[in-house]
Amino acid sequence: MKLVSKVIITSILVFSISIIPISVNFASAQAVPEWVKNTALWYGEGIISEGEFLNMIKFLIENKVITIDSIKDPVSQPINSQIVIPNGNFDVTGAGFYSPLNLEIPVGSSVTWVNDDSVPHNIQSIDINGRVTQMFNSPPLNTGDRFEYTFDDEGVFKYYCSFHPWRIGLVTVS
Ligand SMILES: [Cu+2]
Repeated sequence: MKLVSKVIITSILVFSISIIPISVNFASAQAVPEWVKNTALWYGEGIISEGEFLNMIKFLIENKVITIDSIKDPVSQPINSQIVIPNGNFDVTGAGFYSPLNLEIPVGSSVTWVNDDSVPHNIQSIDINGRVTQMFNSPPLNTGDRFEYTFDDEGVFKYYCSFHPWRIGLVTVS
């Protein structure tokens, strides 16, 4: 009996490591026929082949003792994300772009800007014409300061630093 449960556990494990999510229908556990138990036992003892053992697994799936869940598209969960204002961001001739320059996040995610530069910056939401909007507006952020905003709507949102208006970044929410 011990060996039977060992083999059944093994077969469950074999299926668990495949990418198909499975669940074992324990309500049907009494419906496991005697020959299935024997097949598992004999496979464990090396009496029957792997092919025969797999036929038995096939039987368990076809008779819904083991059920295979359909694969669903994963729903994007909100995340906590970060945009770094890198060292040298103030320099108009430098490459100190916001990192990432276009942050892509699911709806409901929060974004934290972190000032890693040596001078203060701020974060101001702007419209397509580059005018400041009231959506999100940080105070001046000194080195090491953070500013957080949560994006509850889909869209592509632009921002800039009013001290260094050549620095423009995007947050894409979908
Ligand atoms: Cu700035």
